[in-house]
Amino acid sequence: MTNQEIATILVHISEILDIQGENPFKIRGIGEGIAKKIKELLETGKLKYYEDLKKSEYAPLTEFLRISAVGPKHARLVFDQLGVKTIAQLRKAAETGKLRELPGLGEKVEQNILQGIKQVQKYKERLPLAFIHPRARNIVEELKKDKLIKQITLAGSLRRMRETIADADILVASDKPKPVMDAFVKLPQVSKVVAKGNTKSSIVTKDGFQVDLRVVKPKSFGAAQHYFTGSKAHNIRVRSLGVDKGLKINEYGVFKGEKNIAGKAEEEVFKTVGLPYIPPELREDQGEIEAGLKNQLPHLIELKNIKGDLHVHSAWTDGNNSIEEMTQAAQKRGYQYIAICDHSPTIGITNGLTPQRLKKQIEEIDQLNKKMAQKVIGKNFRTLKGIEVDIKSNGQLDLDEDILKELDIVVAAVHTKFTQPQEEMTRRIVKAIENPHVDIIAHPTGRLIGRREPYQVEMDKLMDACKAWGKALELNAYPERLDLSDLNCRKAKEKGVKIAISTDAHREGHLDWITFGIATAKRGWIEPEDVINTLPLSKLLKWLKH
Ligand code: DGT
Ligand code: CA
Repeated sequence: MTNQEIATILVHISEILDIQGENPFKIRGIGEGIAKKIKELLETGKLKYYEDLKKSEYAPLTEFLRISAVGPKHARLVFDQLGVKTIAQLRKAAETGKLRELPGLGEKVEQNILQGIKQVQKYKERLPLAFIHPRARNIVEELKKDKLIKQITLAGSLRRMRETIADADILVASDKPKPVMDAFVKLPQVSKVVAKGNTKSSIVTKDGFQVDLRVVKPKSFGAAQHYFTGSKAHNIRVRSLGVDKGLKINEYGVFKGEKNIAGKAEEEVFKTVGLPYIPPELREDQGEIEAGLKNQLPHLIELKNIKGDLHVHSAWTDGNNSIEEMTQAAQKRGYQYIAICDHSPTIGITNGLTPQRLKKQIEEIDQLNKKMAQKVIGKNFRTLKGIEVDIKSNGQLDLDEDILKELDIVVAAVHTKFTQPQEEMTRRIVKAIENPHVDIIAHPTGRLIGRREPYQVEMDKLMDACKAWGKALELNAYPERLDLSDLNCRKAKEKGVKIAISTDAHREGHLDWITFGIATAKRGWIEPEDVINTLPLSKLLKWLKH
C-alpha cells in the first residue's frame, strides 16, 4: 500500500465523516487514532473501520463534493430531504427547481450547483487521443524550459496511447518540486487550478481537460514513470511478480526490505522482476506479462517501417492539395509511394470522380510518374493510381470494372446506409472483399470516436473473407476514426489478416496522423510484417496483384 493510496483512504474517511457532521479527524489532527489506522492499513492492506464506514448511507455522497458549489452540509441536506444519492438525481432536482426550496439554498445556489454538475460531467468525458496528445506535448515543451526539471514524460493513458483520454498525466523529476508546481499552475494554458501540492497538482486547461502533474525525486523517476503510466491492471501484475521475489514495488522504487535496489530508470523495474522492457502501448495486462516472461514480446511496428501511404485524397474531390503536392509531401517524409484514392461518384457532397474524371486523373498521375522516373521532378517515387470506391448497400461497387482495372489500387468503403442489420452489412462488405478488383477495405467499422458508433458487422466474417481472398483491412489513422481499433488489429493479426495503416489525408499535414495509426497498431500487437505498407514498392506492387 502506497502513501498515496493511504492518503486517498484517509481523505475519503474524512469526507464521509464531514457529511455525517462529525469529524474527529479534523478536531484532533493526526492523533493516536489515525496512527493506529495507518498501521492497520500498512500491515493488512485493509481497514475495518473504513470498510464499515463505507456501508454508511452517506458514503456515496462524497461524489457530490467534486462539484464546486456543493459542500458536506449541502450533500447531507439533499439526501436527508430529497433522498438524492447520485449526481444524475442531483442534476434533476436542480433542473426541476427542488433545490432552491431547501433551507439555506435558494435560486442562486441551485444555479451554481447545476453549473458545477455540468462541469464535472464535462470533465468526466473521455476526449480523443489526437485532441489531447498535441496539447499535452505543448505543456511538456513549455515545462521543459524550466532548468529545475531534470526529466519529464507523459504518463497514464496518454503514454499508452489509448484512443480516448480521461485526464492527462505528466511526470517530472526534480529536487525542487515547489517552484516547478508554481510554474505549472501559472502556465498560459491553465483555466482553473483544481489542486496544488508539492508532489501533485491538477489544473484544467482552457480546452477543458484536466492535467495532473506529479513531481518525484530523480532517483525515483523510473519507478514513478512505470507506476503512473499504468495501466493499473498491468501495475498490479508487475507488483505481484515483485512480491513473489520478495520485492516491494511502488512509485518510489523497488525495495528489498528497506533497501532501495532500483527505480532511477524504468527498465530497472522490469528487470528486477525478470521482464524485458515492455512498451507502454502493451501495458494493459492483456498477455504482455506472460509474453514478456517467455521472452516472446512482439517486435512492434515503428514509424520508420512505413514505406508509403495507401489512402490519401486530393483537390480532385474533397482534399485540399494537388496530387503533385501530396506526392512531394510524401517524398519529404521519406516514403517510396503514395496512393491517391479520391471518392467515387455516389457521395455527391465530396465531388466524387465520375469514370470520365477518373480517367483524366489517371492520365495526370501517369504524367507525374513519368516525370519522376526521368528525375524531372522529385526523386524516384511512385504515385499510385487508386480510388476510394463506395460499397453500395447491395455490396456492388460504385464504379464499373472497366475503369477499376486501370487502377493500381482499389480501396472500398461504406459511406451510406449505416443502419443495415448486421447480416446484411456483413454480406455487403464480404461481397466487396470478394470483388477481384478490391485490395483494401477502408475504415472497416465506420465508427467516429465519441460521435458515431460502429455499424453492426460481424468482424470475424470480414476477416475470414480477407484471409481467404488475400485482401487487407485498413487501419484508418484519421484521428476520430482509428478504425480498425486496437482490439480489432489484434484479432486481425491472430487470424493472419494483413493491415494497411493509412491516414486518409485530405491535406499534406494530415500525413502526420500516421503516428496515431502506428500507436493504435502497437496497442494491437502489430508487427511490421503484418502491414502491407511496410513493403518496398516492388513487393507492394506484387502484393496488389494478389
Ligand atoms: P485515464 O486517465 O482514464 O485515461 O487512464 P489512466 O490510465 O491515465 O488512469 P489515471 O489517470 O487514473 O491514472 C494514471 C496511472 O496511475 C494509471 O494508469 C496507473 C496509475 N494508478 C492510478 N491509480 C492507481 C492505483 O490505485 N493503483 C495502481 N497500482 N496504480 C494506479
Ligand atoms: Ca490519466
